Amino acid sequence: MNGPRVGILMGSESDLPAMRLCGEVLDEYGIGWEIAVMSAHRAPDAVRAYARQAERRGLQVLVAGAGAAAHLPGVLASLTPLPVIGVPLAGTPLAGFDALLSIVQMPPGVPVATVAVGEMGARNAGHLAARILALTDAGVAAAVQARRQEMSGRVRLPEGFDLAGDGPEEA
Ligand code: RP5
Repeated sequence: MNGPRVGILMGSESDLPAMRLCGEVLDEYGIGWEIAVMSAHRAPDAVRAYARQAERRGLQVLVAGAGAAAHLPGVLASLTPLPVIGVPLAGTPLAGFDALLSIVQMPPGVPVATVAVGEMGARNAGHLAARILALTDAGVAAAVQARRQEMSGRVRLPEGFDLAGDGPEEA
């Protein structure tokens, strides 16, 4: 199947500036994705229809960003067996703390993998989705490994410092 494998959802168009970063990360891994805007509160019928069709449509991971009383990720997780990653977004006077608690405090049996608030979380949602897909996709696994190696090379060492020179553990 060549369609999108990750569905990126959000409660409002106002969430797009943060959530598009998730798509940018997925692009780096060569993973296809689609975007949908639908609020669990304002458009519950659309959320229900999307969640119930997601697996059949070939989606493998859902990423849902929402702010305020952020119920979108949890509602999706209640309606689909697919893994759901929740991104708490800031946008109220509580600066995302409201969304963080709303998304992370799911009851046992209906998990939402909750990432950091805002843009950092949106990016990590893309990385986490890639790691999930890497379990069954060698191409994505290679891309994840390449990314990890690239990150581990981002160090600045003192002149003459030997990274391999730490030797055996002292007794
Ligand atoms: C939430 O309410 C959305 O996810 C958004 O973060 C927040 C505010 O939505 P708008 O009033 O900007 O549409 O449902």
